[in-house]
Amino acid sequence: MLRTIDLRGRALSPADLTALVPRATVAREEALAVATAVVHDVAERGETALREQAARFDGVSDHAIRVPASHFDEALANLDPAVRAALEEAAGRVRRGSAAQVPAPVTTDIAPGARVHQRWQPVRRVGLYVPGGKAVYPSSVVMNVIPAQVAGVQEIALASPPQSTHGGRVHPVILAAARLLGVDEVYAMGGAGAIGAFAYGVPSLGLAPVDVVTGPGNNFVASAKRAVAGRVGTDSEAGATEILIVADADADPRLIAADLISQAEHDEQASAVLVTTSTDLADAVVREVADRAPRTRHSARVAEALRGEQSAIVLVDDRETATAFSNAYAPEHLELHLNDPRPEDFVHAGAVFVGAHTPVSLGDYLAGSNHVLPTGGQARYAPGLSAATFLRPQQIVEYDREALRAVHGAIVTLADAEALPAHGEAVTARFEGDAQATT
Ligand code: HSO
Ligand code: ZN
Repeated sequence: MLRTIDLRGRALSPADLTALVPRATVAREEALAVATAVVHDVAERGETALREQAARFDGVSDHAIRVPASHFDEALANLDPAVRAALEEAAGRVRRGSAAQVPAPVTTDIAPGARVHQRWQPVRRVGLYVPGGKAVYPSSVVMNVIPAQVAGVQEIALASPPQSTHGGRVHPVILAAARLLGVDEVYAMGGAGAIGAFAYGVPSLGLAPVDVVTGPGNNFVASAKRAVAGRVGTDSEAGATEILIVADADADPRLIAADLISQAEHDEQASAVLVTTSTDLADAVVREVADRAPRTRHSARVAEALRGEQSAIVLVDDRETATAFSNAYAPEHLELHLNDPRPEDFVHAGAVFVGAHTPVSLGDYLAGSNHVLPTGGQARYAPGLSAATFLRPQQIVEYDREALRAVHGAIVTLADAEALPAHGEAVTARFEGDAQATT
């Protein structure tokens, strides 16, 4: 079910390489138009719009949109203790990983008496989105909430779709995960409408606008984040999952097949790509996938994802071409099953997983890294979710009189060159009547 593309003996540019394995064709323009309309509807009609959208997309109405305390209590009381322990372990690891993402403040002495201090300021209030369509993701609660807490965000609000199978409540495991992490401002709202509600606020719900919206989601959620960008900060777009594996002849085809299938299980639009120099390995992976894929729970979804043109086995001549392919593709997740992995060569990937004992599933839950990562080639320029997503570098500048005097002349020269003499005069004003004033 995985097609093979043989690139051996062909010299191709990065653009040629990525054209061979295109991302799943999602109707981007259409989704953006729909999401923008939904966002504006929430901005204008608030709760009424959210309720109409819930009836249409989630099949619920008359539900409590702002989650009351009793729902958290019930959810936590019913949480399987093993799930609770696993979530706590995940949270602890992500907290340790996230703490390393907070840069230390730095003071630079530019010249005598001239200082520029840089500090990292947390945003005040954030809205975190946790999907709840094809699957529910309590792990995404951890991946969103912990970095925000580590960054020092004061107010954390969370949204997840109301579930018709749970009486219109947010999924209980998501509620329990939020409560475990100390988040009690949760809204049962989903999709583009939830993003609009965070960006514009919903007064009747007591939902105040946020400064940053983050979280993974489908095409409509990603489009809604584009629609509100500029009004609020957003993180990178984390859409349909992607796994790219670079492997050599010694890699274990059983593990490669299992890992390709693991990410294909998320979505029919998920991408699973193997790049290898070994035809024997490629053949063995095809056999393993054919054996395992029909036996997994979401076999129909997996089959569709692997059959799609977004998934493939790519045969290349050498490691250099494999690296070039991976860097051109810029996958969300990259696994290296190589004798000499040299991860430093693979510069464009949301996250890199090195060696046979570091599967993407580990990163999805318990590695201590974050699983909200850029998809669709955005890893070329965009980061995954981290504490830095919630931090802004801010410069604090302080010069004393002599330090300013030292650059007075240069400021006046540049101000004049820009025909903005009042800029220079503002500096000169500080030295007027001063015998040693430089002009
Ligand atoms: N692989 C997904 C994250 C996830 N997997 C959550 C399982 N649960 C996107 O990185
Ligand atoms: Zn996953």
